[in-house]
Amino acid sequence: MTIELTRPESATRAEDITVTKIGGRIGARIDGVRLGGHLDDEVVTLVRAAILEHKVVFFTDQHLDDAEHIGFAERLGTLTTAHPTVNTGSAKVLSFKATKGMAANSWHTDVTFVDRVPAFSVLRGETIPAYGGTTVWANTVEAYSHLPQPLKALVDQLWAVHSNDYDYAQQSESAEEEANLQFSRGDFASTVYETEHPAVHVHPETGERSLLLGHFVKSFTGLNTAESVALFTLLQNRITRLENTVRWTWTEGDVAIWDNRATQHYAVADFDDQPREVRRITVAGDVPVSVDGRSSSVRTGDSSVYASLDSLIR
Ligand SMILES: O=C(O)CCC(=O)C(=O)O
Ligand SMILES: [Fe+2]
Repeated sequence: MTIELTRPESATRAEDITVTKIGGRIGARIDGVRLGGHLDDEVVTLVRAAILEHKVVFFTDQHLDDAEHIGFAERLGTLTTAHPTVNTGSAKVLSFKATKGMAANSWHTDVTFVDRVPAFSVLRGETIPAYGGTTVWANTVEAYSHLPQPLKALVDQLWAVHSNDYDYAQQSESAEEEANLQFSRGDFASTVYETEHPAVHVHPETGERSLLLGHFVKSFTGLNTAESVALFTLLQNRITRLENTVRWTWTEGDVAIWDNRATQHYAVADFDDQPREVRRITVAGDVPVSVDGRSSSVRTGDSSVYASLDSLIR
């Protein structure tokens, strides 16, 4: 009897999967697999290794429902609740539904205002506009490794306070843009969280150094506001330079999975009033650790319900 006959017809074998780089510094496309909770350990291991290597990976033609989406995400680790503050109607799934053309159009790493920064985000394209509405990811490990030595020395020592009550006005183009946001500022910051993270953390799985910044940064410890803004701009410009990014044009049914400890992302709000919905499931992560071995610390807010301590057991 051949091995094929002992497997269910839909089974995927690791040797049938191809991983194809789509950018020099970030991004790969994975073909030959149908995602779900049923996959062999060998296949899950391959997908996880590809995420860690390429930072964001893309799968087409998946058309997952919430249960299948959750089933696969659980193979990568313990899930968080959908979000620490906003509720889009599901315990584990966060829906980003465009209201009047808005999207998460500022550079961020997901949920960095809590201590246990998510490890992976698994996002599926549910309703995709005919044009626009792409998403861009940037590699924060490459951004760090390309810094000149004096800047590495500076950021290795730098700490930042991240908060969900950050300065939204600084990010938005107009008052109208702010008024059209899916989550009101009041809802998003209904419970305020503040956590001090190292600007450079050591990735718990790869050992790589990665910049941990993005739009939840409120200030750098020990610097005044003007200095914080200047330094933040300098570092964000390094992270988001185009060579360091990959852009995905969605088709309905696609899935993107990113290593949230090694990336930032930006949803491009250029799809006018067309409907757009993407749905995210988040895999819990560890408390970041600095290059000199110190862990992030909570300043405000208890996020233990969002990502329980058990979630640290992989
Ligand atoms: O709308 C998107 O493409 C991405 C939204 C986002 O920031 C996220 O899923 O974390
Ligand atoms: Fe995000």
